[in-house]
Parts: sequence; C-alpha cells; structure tokens
Amino acid sequence: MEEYKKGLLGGDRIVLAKAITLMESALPQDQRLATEVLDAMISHTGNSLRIGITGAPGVGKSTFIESFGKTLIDSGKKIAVLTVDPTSQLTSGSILGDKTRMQELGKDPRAFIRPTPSGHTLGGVATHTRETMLLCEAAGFEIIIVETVGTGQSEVAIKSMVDFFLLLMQPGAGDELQGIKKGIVEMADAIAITKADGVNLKSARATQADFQHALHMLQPQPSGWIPKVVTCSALESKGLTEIGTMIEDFKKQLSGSGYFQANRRTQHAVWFREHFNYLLSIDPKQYPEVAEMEKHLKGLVQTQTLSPRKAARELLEKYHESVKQKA
Ligand SMILES: Nc1nc2c(ncn2[C@@H]2O[C@H](COP(=O)(O)OP(=O)(O)OP(=O)(O)O)[C@@H](O)[C@H]2O)c(=O)[nH]1
Ligand SMILES: [Mg+2]
Repeated sequence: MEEYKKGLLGGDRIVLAKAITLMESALPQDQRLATEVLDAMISHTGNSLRIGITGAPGVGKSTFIESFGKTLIDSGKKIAVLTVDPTSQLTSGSILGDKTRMQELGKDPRAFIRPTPSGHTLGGVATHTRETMLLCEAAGFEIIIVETVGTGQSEVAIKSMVDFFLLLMQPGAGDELQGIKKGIVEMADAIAITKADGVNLKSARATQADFQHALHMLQPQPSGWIPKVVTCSALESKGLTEIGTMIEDFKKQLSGSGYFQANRRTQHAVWFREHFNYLLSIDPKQYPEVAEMEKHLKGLVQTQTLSPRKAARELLEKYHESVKQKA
C-alpha cells in the first residue's frame, strides 16, 4: 500500500502500470487493495484536462493522437492516452497498427499509453478507464486523452467521463450527414475534419462548411459553449496547436461560469451510482441458493405459471434472507 502511494504520487510509471493492472484484477484480495489504493489517491485526482476523442474506423484517430500528443508534450504537458474499445479483441489488426503509429509517443517519458483491458463488457471497460484516468492524474499527468472507436454506445460512455468531447470526421463525411447519428454530433464540443492536406484539402474545407451548417441547426449547449468545426492534418501537423488552444479556451470559459466543475460533480455522482448498481448486480451471485431459486422461478415464468413481477419479488426476498443468514 505504501509502495503504491509513494510510487504513484512520485509519478513512477512502473508503479502506475502495476496499479492499473491491480485495478483490472478480478481476485478478491486484489480488489480490496485496489479499492484502498484508489481511495488513498482520490484527493490527488482531478487536476487534469480530460479529452475524449472518437471517430469511425480509419478516420485517423491514432495518427491524430500521435501528432496532437506531440504538440501537447512540446508545450510542456505530461499526457496519458487511454482507449475504450469493447471490440478490441476482434480487431487485433488495428491494435498492431496502433503500436507502430503511436510508437514515438509511447517512447516519450512525458507520455503514458494504456490500451483497453480485454475481455470486458462496455460497462466494465468504462469503469477501468475511469479508474485508470484517476491513477494517471494522481501520478501527475495533466492531460488525459480517452480514445474510442465510434460504435455508437461507447461514445456515450466516453462523454460521461471527459470534460471535452472531440469528434473526428473524414473529408467527404458531410455528404452522408443524414446517415450520421445526430446524437453523436450533438454530443461533440468540437468536430475536426481530418486529413486536410494534399488532394483532400478542398474536400475537407467543404466538409467543414457542411458540419458548420449542420451544427447551426442544433440547439446551443446548456454550458453556453458553441461547438466549433475545424480542419487539421496529423501528417503535416496542421491545425493541431489550434485545437489545443481551443480546448484551453473551453476550460477557461466553462470554469469561469462554474459549468466545468458542475459537470465533473455530476459525472462523479453518476460513476458512484453506476458502480453501486454494478455491485448490486454481482452480489447475489455469491449465494448458491439464490442462483438455485432464480433457475426455479425462471421456469415458472417461462411457462406463465408465475408473473415476472411476483417472481422478481420472491427472488429479492430470498436474497435478503441469504444476506441476513450470512450476517
Ligand atoms: N493524408 C492524410 N492521411 C492520414 C492522416 N491521418 C491519418 N491518415 C491515414 O489514414 C489511415 C487511417 O489512420 P489511423 O490513424 O490508423 O486511423 P484510426 O481512426 O486510428 O483507425 P482505427 O484504429 O482502425 O479505427 C492511415 O492510412 C493514415 O496514414 C492525415 O492527417 N493526412
Ligand atoms: Mg487507431
């Protein structure tokens, strides 16, 4: 415990990596220690800017994060890059690609890159990413980038854990604006049209105009922030420092109005509630007699012998009984 505390607060990357692995462990003794470590660190968290980045496969997320990350490091920041990708087990090809694409950033002592733990549901992955984020903050990382591939559901999870949500779009994506889920565009604090270089430049600008027009149609954000549409090129390192400045401006503006802090408070309350729901969902599994009863009731429900409502009540009572007996 002391080792973890000292190592994390001292910014020791090896201890940080070990602490993250501890959080991911399913062993009960590890989980207890993980809870204690996280709790000891909580007053040292929060001093970072949390940025979510999403976009369809191939839009240029990895290349963008590598180049954007370098501009952040050059401006003196320590950055951590985390990924939320519940499908990562299936697309090992893109992970291999990422290893080469984020190679330089990964080698830099001012950057810390951590891929998604495998074998978890989206909910599990999101919990791990949040906890990893907190550990990185305690270890002194000032900008946390959370990346996800745009699958629909994972954007919502990311939005709930970051301060700023950046959506990447390809040149030409404006042509299919109807097909793009409006909800995701609505969640974005900024949209960056990628690959605005060479032959793509003209099309990138046209796409920028399309999205500016589309955003105009939307309601303004409750925070008062007006979402921006910009173009950038990760290959030519263009438009990246401007994106960094825009995000700093966002933080200044929303901190001034108190919205920044209010958003974080809401997020933390939601995490608490979600984690409690998660614990509630797994706790009954430690009582075999509850599982047994569940099987029995399921049969009665399926044959319409018992109403689902009554069955659920009976199961809850059985669970309460088991808890009492154990105590
Ligand atoms: N011209 C140009 N090509 C780019 C740029 N950024 C990325 N690309 C190319 O776009 C392709 C996809 O880039 P990635 O960074 O792997 O995209 P990704 O969104 O991480 O892809 P997935 O991980 O598969 O979801 C690669 O062939 C890159 O070389 C850019 O700024 N300009
Ligand atoms: Mg990638």
